[in-house]
Amino acid sequence: MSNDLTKIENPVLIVEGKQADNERLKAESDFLRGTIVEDLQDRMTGGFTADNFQLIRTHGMYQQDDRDIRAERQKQKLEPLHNVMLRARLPGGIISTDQWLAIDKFADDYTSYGSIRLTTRQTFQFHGVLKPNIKLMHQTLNSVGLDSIATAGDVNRNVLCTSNPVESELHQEAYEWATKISEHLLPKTRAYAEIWLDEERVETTEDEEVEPILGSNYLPRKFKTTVVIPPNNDIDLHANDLNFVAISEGGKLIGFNVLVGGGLAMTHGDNATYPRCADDFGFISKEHTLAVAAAVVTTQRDWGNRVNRKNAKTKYTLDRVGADAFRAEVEARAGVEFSDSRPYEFTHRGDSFGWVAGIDGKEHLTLFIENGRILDFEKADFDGANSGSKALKTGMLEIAKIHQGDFRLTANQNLIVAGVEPKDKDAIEKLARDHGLINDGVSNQRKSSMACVAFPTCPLAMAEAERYLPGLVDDVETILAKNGLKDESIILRVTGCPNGCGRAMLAEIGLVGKGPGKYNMYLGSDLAGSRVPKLYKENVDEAGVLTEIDQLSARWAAERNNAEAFGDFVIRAGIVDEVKISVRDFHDD
Ligand code: SRM
Ligand code: SF4
Repeated sequence: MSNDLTKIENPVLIVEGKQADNERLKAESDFLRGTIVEDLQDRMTGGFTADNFQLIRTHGMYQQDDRDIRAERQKQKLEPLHNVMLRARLPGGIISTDQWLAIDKFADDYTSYGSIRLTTRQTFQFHGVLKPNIKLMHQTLNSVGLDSIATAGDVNRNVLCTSNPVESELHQEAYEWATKISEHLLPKTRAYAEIWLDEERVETTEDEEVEPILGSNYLPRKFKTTVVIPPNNDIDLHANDLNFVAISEGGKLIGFNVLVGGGLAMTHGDNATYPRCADDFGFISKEHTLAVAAAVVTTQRDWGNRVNRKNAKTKYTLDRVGADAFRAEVEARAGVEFSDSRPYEFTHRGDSFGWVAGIDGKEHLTLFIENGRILDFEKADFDGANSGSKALKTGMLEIAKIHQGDFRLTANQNLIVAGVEPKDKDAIEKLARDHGLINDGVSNQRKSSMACVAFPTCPLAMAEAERYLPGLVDDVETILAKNGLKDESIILRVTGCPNGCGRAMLAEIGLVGKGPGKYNMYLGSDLAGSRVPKLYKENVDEAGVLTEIDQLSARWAAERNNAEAFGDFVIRAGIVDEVKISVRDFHDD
């Protein structure tokens, strides 16, 4: 084997101790049913009671309230205005125009924000759905072949796939694998169908195993999977537990290099938590894909830490038992031996905007959607790409009405109008331009920037992200122009807390919320997304962020080697140390 994986003497395979409370609630949940049905009928509160509050996550929903009005309601002695955020399951991000028409209407009629929010994991979210409308929401999704099973909770989440339009046969096959993996790893309980779609409960016999892969207590923590086609690491594989890197010969998919143990979240002040890149386990031929996927999941199911949820993800299991032991266990469980990894290279990330011709004679249009927020922006005073009134949602609706192909959501919160008949190209382009979905003035810097949702809906946000980014990018554009870098860009990402949903831990400049208006500043990922950045300054306010970016970009302009990227420059210039092995290098002590 060419892989140099970590070996640990006498590894601790099972962490002993008092199990986290989530383990109890999963065990007592009757395979994710809990008492959600009873809670739904309780109209005294808009929320869900303790265990159901967690369990609805495995059905793709989070209970939230609008944090902008929380204090005011408290003053008036009112319960927070509880509602749910829904996250759909959309393997590979593909959604048909009929499905789009249905979700567009639901967003108008039943969500308090009226938006469709594209996420960093190739799907969409509704925000602000009130309890009486939740069942209708699932039935509406079901009527067009959509669901939200396992998009949250301790299960395998939405499976990502490189979202390039159909440029080669490989994309179609890769997408089919993403769908197959998603189905294979999905919870088998029929709780979703019973609770939301009113289907009858079919009793299982005692020796029938309800969850052969996930187990009766499901996974120790969330689990994320991708299928990616080099050279574009557009799904940021190192944020994920399990990755299948497509390897082809003569344009045909022959198998995958398998990378395990990526993840980005951490907790401020807890050095036992850190972002980590995935380890390369080696190559498998494609017929072994599902067996290997199940073996990685079941190994993590059995060896993952069920005592401390902060150390429960696959990345920590690998560092505890050693990647070598984990891989050997996967081989034994799958009955497959990894062979040497096949050569491949990632040269870039992100999306390429505008039109591209497919091999099938069709055209594909990638639209830049700032922060993934599809909404008719009514006010003329927005910062960023949506300044001036932009009817993005109406534009998408009008395109959906005439488009004969489908839409593909990208892992960078953007959207591809895919499979456009050449005869429809002009009409679609006109609709996109008329509604602000194509804006030639959007800079490279804005296209390289991303933020998580944060305020007002995210209960965990410590600082603004989505509402901060557009104005921040306005200022960064001015700074770059002043420093002679007008057409250059830096991968800039903001997350409202260290959970890292905007993937700041794979950014050249990553801003991580610390408190209102305060960010920890990390520097030094690379263009391919294969390096975690390192802490540069703590608790920087918004003015300080601009001063730092001004000084750093001025040095970059003056001192860089040829076309050296910003993230490479800050390491070569000694501004931050390189993080080679996270568990050793990410924290200083
Ligand atoms: Fe996330 C929790 C939003 C991608 C790591 N994430 C949340 C919640 C649900 C807050 C909560 O638990 O109550 C956020 C809801 C905000 C809202 O109002 O919508 C939230 N995460 C998002 C989205 C919508 C961000 C976005 O702007 O697009 C992304 C939805 C993805 C999807 O469609 O499934 C999103 N979250 C990510 C990513 C990026 C990725 O996967 O590529 C990460 C980092 C990668 C990783 O997992 O390491 C991420 N989210 C987390 C974590 C930390 C998990 C951990 O390992 O500790 C949490 C908190 C938790 O699970 O306890 C979290
Ligand atoms: Fe919320 Fe934090 Fe995720 Fe941002 S990074 S969406 S603030 S959990």
